Amino acid sequence: QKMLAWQRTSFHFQPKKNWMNDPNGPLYYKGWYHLFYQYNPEAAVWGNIVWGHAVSRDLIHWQHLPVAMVADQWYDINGVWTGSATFLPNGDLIMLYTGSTNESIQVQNLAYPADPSDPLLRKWIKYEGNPVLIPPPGIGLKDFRDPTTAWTTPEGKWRITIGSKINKTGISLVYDTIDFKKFELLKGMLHGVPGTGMWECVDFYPVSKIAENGLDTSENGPAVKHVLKSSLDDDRNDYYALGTYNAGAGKWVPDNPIIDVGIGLRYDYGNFYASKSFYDQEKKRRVLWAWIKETDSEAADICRGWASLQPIPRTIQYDKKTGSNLITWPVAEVDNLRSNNNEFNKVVVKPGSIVPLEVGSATQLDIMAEFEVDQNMLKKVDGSNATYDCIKSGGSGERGALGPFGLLVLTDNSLSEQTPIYFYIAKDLTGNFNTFFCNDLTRSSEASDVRKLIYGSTVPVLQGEKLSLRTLVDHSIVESFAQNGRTAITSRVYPTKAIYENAKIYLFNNATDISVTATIKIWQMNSANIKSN
Ligand code: DQQ
Repeated sequence: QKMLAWQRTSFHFQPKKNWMNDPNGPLYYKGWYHLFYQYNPEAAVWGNIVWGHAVSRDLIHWQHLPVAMVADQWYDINGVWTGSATFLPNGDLIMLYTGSTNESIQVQNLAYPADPSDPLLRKWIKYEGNPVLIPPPGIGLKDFRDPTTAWTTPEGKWRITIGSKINKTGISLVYDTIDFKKFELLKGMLHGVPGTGMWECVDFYPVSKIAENGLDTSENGPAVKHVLKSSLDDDRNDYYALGTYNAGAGKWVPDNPIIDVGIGLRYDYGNFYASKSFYDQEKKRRVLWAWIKETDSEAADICRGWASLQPIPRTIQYDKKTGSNLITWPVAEVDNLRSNNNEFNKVVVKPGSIVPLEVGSATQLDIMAEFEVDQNMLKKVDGSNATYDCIKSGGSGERGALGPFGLLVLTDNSLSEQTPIYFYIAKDLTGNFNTFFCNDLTRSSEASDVRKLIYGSTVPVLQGEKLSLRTLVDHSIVESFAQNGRTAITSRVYPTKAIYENAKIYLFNNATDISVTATIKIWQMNSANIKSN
């Protein structure tokens, strides 16, 4: 019981109790950030889905509000499923969402605020002509869900996309509308990728190739690239690709078909699904939410009385330096929770050693670390491990010439429970380096009902760059970012011993041939203020 209580987070968004999944219709309105989410008001398991609702001034401190939309119509009686918000030019707001009908058919519905003068948007009206879209011919009745935010077309209409599949090809259908009541299906589709299966929670938005700021969903032009994201129902991960949008045809093509949607890049290589972004018109940035599920047993969820988290919302930017990936990074407001800065300068970590970092309790932390590796040593070491792969490797215990090295978080004094987050440098026979960023959960918990995977992927490291990582630790969630957000890994961790004052943090180096020099800043994180309704 004590362990279960410890698992509740202190600065991540989660409902007071019961089940949460996808973020829905995130937006900023009259001074408030709104988060709606898939919610079961009855239990800590999926079912009876309605829209939970909370508001915040800063994306960190939250006020829970009553449920925003319930399942009370024939067209959503089996669930008020995922949807997105769109602002009209006059500032009006509309919501499109999927309803699971009395026959469990997936249809799209329109809703709008009952009182637009209420900044808290507490009451929602469902349009009397719902549903506004039913599955078109050739599309499965249960393969048609999660409408996006709308954007404008060159002819001044609105356009949305909705995920689906045809056989095993994941696709996204495109519809134009003037009033969100009548829709016209475009020929073909926005995009499709064979073998990727059902596309859930498609997201589609522009990113600037030149500026730092985010872009409204309708922005387009030569300085813009378009991101297409799909949540793969079969594989339960969120994949994106950068590409070019042809507004005339209503089609998108990837920059590089080898890393197309569903077969290439992910927002996060850990536990991160059904994400949704929105344009924050107040701070001129694009912000990303997602469903971070539990990875222990359903029995544990029921025992805790709650299940699932949201990440610290992340800003999304195009990576101008590499030109081939996005950068995601916790919103700046989370920095306001930092206190008690501890700095460790140029700590040398020799091959096969660990170094404790004394920071007091290590359960709520923000950690920034840089690792320097002797360039001469890098040159001297023979190439051998070019085929390294975080997931297929032996994890943090498998020693190579140039890795792994990094942090052990949520680790007890005896190291019997430890959560390593690390780099691994691989070198091929021609002398090329490939850097990996991994998170090994195999020893994260002595509990037997926990899934203990190894997560990770490559991370681009450009000439002259130090290796850097940031990790946020909040009880049962660990969010890690390498190279300022080029690669992210979120994991859920359920220690049984490394809890309360027994949770510690260490540096480790399991490389055989190199020492690393680490410079680290660690802040204790205050708890967020999350008020019940
Ligand atoms: N969750 C919703 C669906 C969506 C799925 C139902 C993704 O609309 O496709 O709770 O997690």
